[in-house]
Amino acid sequence: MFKRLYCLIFSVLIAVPVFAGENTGSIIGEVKVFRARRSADVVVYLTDVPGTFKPDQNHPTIDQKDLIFMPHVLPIVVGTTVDFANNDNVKHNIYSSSKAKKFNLGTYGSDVLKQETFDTEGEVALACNVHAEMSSYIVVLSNPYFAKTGNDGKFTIDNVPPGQYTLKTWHERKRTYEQKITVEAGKTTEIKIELKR
Ligand SMILES: [Cu+2]
Repeated sequence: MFKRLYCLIFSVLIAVPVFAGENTGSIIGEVKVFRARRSADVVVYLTDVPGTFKPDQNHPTIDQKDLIFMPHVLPIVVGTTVDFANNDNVKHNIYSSSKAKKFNLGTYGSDVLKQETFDTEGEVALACNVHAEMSSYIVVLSNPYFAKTGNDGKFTIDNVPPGQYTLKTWHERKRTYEQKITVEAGKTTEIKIELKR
């Protein structure tokens, strides 16, 4: 009886460190955006992930340089505070009229860093009152299991707890694509997505 108990305790003790890295799975894939020069800036994310997730304590930054918001698309976890910088010699005025976050930071130059916290999930379209051509998007998500495609359309979502989820896409002009996806511990799930409309 004691021998069996020792055996059990021993195997639990060694099982945890040995398999710690194999408790999660990965999703890799490629998105093709039709009638677009690049397949970049597609946000691929999971929904139905149980639990509550803390926002990143390191504030991501949206910079303004050469009259362009950088990055053009910023996915974040709900509750995240974003820093808004200005690295131009001209003043900008960032605002949003989106349902997920209405705000206006006013007109300011490169000597000021402004902040805004995003507490509601959804798309926040950013614009500048001074330069009509400036546009950018913050995509506020419920959990940290997301990725943004590079120019080649490729993406990776790592450290996903095993389970069944709905995988969705966000793109500034295309409709949301969604599919069911199963993630298994220690395995990589591979998918290909085409955004046509
Ligand atoms: Cu501007």
